[in-house]
Amino acid sequence: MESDIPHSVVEDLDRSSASPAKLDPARADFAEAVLQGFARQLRNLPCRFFYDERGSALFEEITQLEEYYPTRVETALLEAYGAEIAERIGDARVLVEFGSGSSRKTNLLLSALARVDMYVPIDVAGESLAEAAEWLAERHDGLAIRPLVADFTKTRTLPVVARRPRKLGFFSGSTIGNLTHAEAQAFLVNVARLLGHGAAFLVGVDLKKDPAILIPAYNDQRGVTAAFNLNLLERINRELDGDIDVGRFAHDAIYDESQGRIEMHLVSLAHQTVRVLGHEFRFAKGERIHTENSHKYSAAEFQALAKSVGWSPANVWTDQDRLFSLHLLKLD
Ligand code: SAH
Ligand code: AVI
Repeated sequence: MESDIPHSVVEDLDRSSASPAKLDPARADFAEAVLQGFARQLRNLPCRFFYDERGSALFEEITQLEEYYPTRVETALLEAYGAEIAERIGDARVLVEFGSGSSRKTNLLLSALARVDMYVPIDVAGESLAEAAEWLAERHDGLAIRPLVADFTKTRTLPVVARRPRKLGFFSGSTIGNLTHAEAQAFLVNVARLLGHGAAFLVGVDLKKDPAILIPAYNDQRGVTAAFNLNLLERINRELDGDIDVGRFAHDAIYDESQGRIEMHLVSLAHQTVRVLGHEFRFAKGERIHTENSHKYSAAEFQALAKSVGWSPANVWTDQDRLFSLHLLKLD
């Protein structure tokens, strides 16, 4: 739905009490998303803003939770099938990773791919990107690392030194599930342009399954996922001069069977008014902010999606319990 803000947010920002004319581009991007997202009838915030320093640390905590199987299972798939995956990929030299996070899975992949000599991790989370690059450099002698702090949906060019043939893309964690089907198609088209002819693309995709397994993965007993979701509001307070009483919002995760996706929301626990950069927003009790989609696919559904935009499915690896899948796609 389009924003119903009457005039340009940038104009509004310039007039607001917090001197946002001084906002750096990253904060201005966040400000625009929040002011537009809060002005919609069905409020939303893009999930890429989860990953400030605190959010990235909370995500790493999520990956250790018993209920959150995706990291554990995808890692096990890379450990079990690393050699076979490498053989199927063939002669890759440049590895480009989208939403690389801690690069722990990349370490496993690189160990199986002897000839990769350049790694380009792309992530919006600058701090964790730098930390991960350092961690990986210590483990892979002679690997050139060229991190890009960027939105992977908007990355149109790679560093000049990475513009060589035989590129491999890697998109782990089922982060592709955080995009709608249309966004995922547009993303796959962009990746094809970035990687070029002869490219391979390894994509981790969470599989459709019983909601009794899915729901606890997004609503864990210890409340780490709740803290991850609520951190978006804390980030607004920290970076956008917000006065949100975070205790008056609650985390919610639901499975929408018809769309095959988990949705995360923040629910207002009271009638309340919050301020962000001098703007007031009224919330009714029970009103929701939609913060994340996490789409689940059958192996066949994901292959059909990839094929619809020109990628050829080459292989898929899954665990015995059919929890998670690793897809290898190729471009002619
Ligand atoms: N691939 C890692 C991390 C997954 S968490 C794993 O499997 O464990 C998702 C990662 O993608 C985070 O590091 C987050 O900062 C990054 N991210 C999310 N949306 C992004 C976007 N639009 N552009 C770039 N990075 C993004
Ligand atoms: C990064 N992404 C694939 C995670 C997911 O499962 O959708 C983010 C996450 N959200 C809640 N828990 C983890």
